[in-house]
Amino acid sequence: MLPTIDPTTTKSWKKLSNYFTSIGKQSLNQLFESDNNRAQKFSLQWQNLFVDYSKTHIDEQTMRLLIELARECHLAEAIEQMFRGEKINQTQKRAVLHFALRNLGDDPVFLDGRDVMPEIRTVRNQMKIFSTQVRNGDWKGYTGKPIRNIVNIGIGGSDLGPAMVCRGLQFYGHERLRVFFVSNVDGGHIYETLRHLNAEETLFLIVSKSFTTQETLANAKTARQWFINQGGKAEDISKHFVAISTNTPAAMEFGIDPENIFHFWDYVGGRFSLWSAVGLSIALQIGYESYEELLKGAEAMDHHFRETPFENNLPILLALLSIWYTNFFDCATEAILPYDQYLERFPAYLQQTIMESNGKSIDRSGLPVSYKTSPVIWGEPGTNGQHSFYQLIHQGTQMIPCIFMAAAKPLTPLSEHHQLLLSNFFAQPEALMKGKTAEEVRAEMLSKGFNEEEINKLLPFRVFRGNIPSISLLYQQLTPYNLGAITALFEHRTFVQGIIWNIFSFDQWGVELGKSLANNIIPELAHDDPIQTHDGSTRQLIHKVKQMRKS
Ligand code: G6Q
Repeated sequence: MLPTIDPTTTKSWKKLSNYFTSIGKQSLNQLFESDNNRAQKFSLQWQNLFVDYSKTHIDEQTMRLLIELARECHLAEAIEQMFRGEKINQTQKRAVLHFALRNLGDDPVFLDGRDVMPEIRTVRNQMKIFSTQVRNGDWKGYTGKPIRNIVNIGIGGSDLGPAMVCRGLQFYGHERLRVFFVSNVDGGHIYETLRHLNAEETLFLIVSKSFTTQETLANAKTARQWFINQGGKAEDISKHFVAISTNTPAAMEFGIDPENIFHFWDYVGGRFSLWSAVGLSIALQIGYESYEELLKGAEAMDHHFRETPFENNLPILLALLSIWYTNFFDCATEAILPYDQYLERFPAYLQQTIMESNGKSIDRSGLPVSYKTSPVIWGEPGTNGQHSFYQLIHQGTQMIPCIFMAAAKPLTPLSEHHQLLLSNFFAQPEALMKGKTAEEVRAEMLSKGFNEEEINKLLPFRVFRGNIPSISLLYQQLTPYNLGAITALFEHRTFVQGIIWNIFSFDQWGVELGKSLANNIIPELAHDDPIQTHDGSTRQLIHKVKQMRKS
């Protein structure tokens, strides 16, 4: 059982609150002025990753107290409970073993006294054989042609992780294969995806842990019908449809050949499942060996997380900094800003990992929490974001801690582009921290020939208060290994925050609610009779749709 401790009752929380009133008032510029060694002190190199967190409002004492907080909340014990296979997802009575999926060594991982590694290795092998056959063209469609198009049908955890990685690693993709992701129940998604594809060269991956999710089943049925309409026969379905699920009977009932079902298990949460057969699209796109590199990077991060003292432990440090800003500076959001177009889907992926895990307000003893939990996570790649929402980060009314990410070496040969990209990656965090004073603005305007009257009028708008914190995460290059490590880093960061906030990070009752709500309305849309259910507004909207459809 995870310990239940209200973090605000700990000694360290109180000390942090007191300390906040002194350090919280110091600007980042002042912190740098008072310590020449600050950048070196508050940065960390681990393998190919370098994290600089010196542009945050901390000093040695803050870090000591935050680490004390983690200790008082029994973080070390909680980490061991997860890695020992205890059922830390208590509200669903499940263990949390996504780390076992990337355990490539010989060590066993026990669940109720049983080693789960043999079943994991069996499915890995099945993925290896299948992805190799598809990639080398031995797996043929019903007219004897090799597969060209792979369509992953799944939503939430069965979409965001593999979609983020496939987009991220497209540089390493097979030249014949194109991977598409269909998630939304809105027919526009599957319609627009399929209309340029031909059935004889298309492989569908139906990904659903439960195999009961409305959106996925609707899209899967539409895909099957499209396949038949295009000339495929029922007996050809096994060449074009595979399933990834924990629910083998439901996948079989849908018509998937049992040979084409890739199994995974309840001990893998949906949003942590890209390391299981849910990542089949990744193995197909980049090849099984490279897919294992992704797992290796994550496995290395697992070891780092489990074995490194808190003071040098990347997921723990990043989690504590996020708590510092959320709970002491009262920041409501965090921006994730990859200066890497390949990581276009990384912010969306992290939104789910973080907000679905830690967007909770009931603590582990079932009582409402009295403090903030997960901030809102959002973001877009730089430099695009600079031309849109950065305005608010620079001059809006809220303090928004940012995480900047970039590769030291580009994947493409377009090195000039990379120089431009990196110059922005350096310039933005610096500008956010330093700001621009009225004196600086005045001098700049004078040098540009503005007169006194114009300067006095325009000056306030051109001042930047600065003092906006950021963390910079550099990786050597966007390789499968490095992406695996970065992704696992954020998974563990999320876990640490959940432990300190005393909430259950691995359930998702809000998502479950969404799954049942719409079902009640489906029958009401099928007829024209007036309905009496729902509130007045919902009733009105349903009637309006029926009317609008008629005209
Ligand atoms: C993830 C969530 C949720 C889930 C989807 C799809 O942690 O539980 O996003 O992944 O609702 O569920 P299925 O995989 O069961 O279709």
